[in-house]
Amino acid sequence: MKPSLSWMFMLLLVKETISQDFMEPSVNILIELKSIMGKIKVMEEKINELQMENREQNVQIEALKVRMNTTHGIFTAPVKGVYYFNIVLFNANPPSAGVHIIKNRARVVSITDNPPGEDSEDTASNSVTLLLEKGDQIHIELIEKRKVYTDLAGRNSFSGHLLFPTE
Ligand SMILES: [Ca+2]
Repeated sequence: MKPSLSWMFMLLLVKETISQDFMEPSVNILIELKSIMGKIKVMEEKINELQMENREQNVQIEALKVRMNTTHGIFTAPVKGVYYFNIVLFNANPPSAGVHIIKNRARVVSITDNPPGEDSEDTASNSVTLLLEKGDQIHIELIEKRKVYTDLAGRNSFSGHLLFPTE
């Protein structure tokens, strides 16, 4: 069977179309490459920015950690901001337990618990959110004639953290 003239013509057209695609691509590779390089540069700048932010936050966290004086348990605010404090108090036996959270010299909140037999709970907690100026101090104070029970179970805690700085 001999190829017809129309078949031959169609083959020539296909060949011409394919060679045109390779020789004249509809995508300008150099422009696309420049665009991709630009996007990579923007992403690199964003990554550097995020790494810098992360480093600054880590420095702030470290600064907060060292602001709690472990000798006398007084926290000093390193920056003006909104802080959250929480205390959990466990009581296993008489007398009653109780402490205040003190901001500078003022009582903010109290936590108390009667010994077993006088009530049905052994654990009390309280928390407070405070706007602190840089240098404000927070500590726990024992209520007169009360105690803080302690053992190896770690059932009492006092914790706090900066929610956000305001300057
Ligand atoms: Ca109790």
